[in-house]
Amino acid sequence: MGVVIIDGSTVKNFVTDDEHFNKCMEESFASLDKNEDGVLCRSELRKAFESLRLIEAHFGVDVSTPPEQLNELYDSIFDKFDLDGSNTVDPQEFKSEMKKILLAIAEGLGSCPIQMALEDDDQSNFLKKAADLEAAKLVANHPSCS
Ligand SMILES: [Ca+2]
Repeated sequence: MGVVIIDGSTVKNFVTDDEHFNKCMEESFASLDKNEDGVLCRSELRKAFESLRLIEAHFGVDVSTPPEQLNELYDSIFDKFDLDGSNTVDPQEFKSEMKKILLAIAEGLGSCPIQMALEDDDQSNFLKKAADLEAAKLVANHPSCS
């Protein structure tokens, strides 16, 4: 378990770095696609959201949210992702919707940093990657701080 500190610009820098972002999204997608059929079903996408607490917070999910309401919420999120109504989410849909959600989260965070606890081995957690990217850039810009 590690703790990262992120704010709006951390998330924004991550999303707007196209090459890096696309690569991270592809990796996340691959690790979420448990049955390796190349698309995400409802339960696969839901797992992604359950592991990303910041996104849960963005959609107003917390421990007190009743299960029925959670189901509805995850259904509505899935429908947002599933642009062509195929009942699956393909890599392109995943990428473009994640981008929108993350940019909205970045707006919401603004310049107020928040702390997030993350599982170290959670490879699908791109918020950790966002924080890693920023850390790497800070070190690159300020070699003496490393
Ligand atoms: Ca799948």
